[in-house]
Amino acid sequence: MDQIRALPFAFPLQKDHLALIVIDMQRDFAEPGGFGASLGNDVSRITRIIPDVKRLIEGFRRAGRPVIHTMECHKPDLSDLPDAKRNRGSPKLRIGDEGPMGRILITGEPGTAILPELAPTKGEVVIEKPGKGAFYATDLGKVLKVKDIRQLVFAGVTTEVCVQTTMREANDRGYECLLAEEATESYFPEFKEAAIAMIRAQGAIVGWTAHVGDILEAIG
Ligand code: C5J
Repeated sequence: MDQIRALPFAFPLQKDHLALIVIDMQRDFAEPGGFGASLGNDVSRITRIIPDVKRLIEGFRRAGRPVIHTMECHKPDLSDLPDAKRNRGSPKLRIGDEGPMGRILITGEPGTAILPELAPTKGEVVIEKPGKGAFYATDLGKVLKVKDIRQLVFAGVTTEVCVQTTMREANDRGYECLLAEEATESYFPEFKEAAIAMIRAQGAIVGWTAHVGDILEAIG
């Protein structure tokens, strides 16, 4: 049986049923003037993982396996943005407000776009999601079913918010989930570390974690 070196034990690879999900690698989380920065975060932590996310994406493309991108974003009329989300915290700019890169986390605005280094290629699925989890109010479940995907490798940001939420949603739906450690990041290093520990605790209760190099070696 093919395997990926992983923790808490080897990931039982079914390459023909494997896809990569890249969560929310958007300018709004990675660049000054975006949503992440407006919450007071150091966004340079996010840009540092771009090379590892890129080599993971390129490895999946080379292996002929699907790469699915997600974007956290809302409709321009904010009809999919509950007040409870818009009013949370005290950011300098709230979701929907006009910022230096356009309206924060609104579909089609420059700041909402995926970072150019990681841009989807023609034919790759991009899931626009109004929630933290990528299954909520999206077609992700249908897309995975059509492609006969049963195993998901996760990259993107932030580890403990949208990545972990989506991994938990996927785990409950029966997918085997693997987090690529160097290809995910948090604004809070201790939260990344804790999320990784939580995911693989208790015999992979939410999934596995592995190094990017080991994932790439296994998928060929
Ligand atoms: C957050 C995300 N942190 N993509 N979004 O608000 O994790």
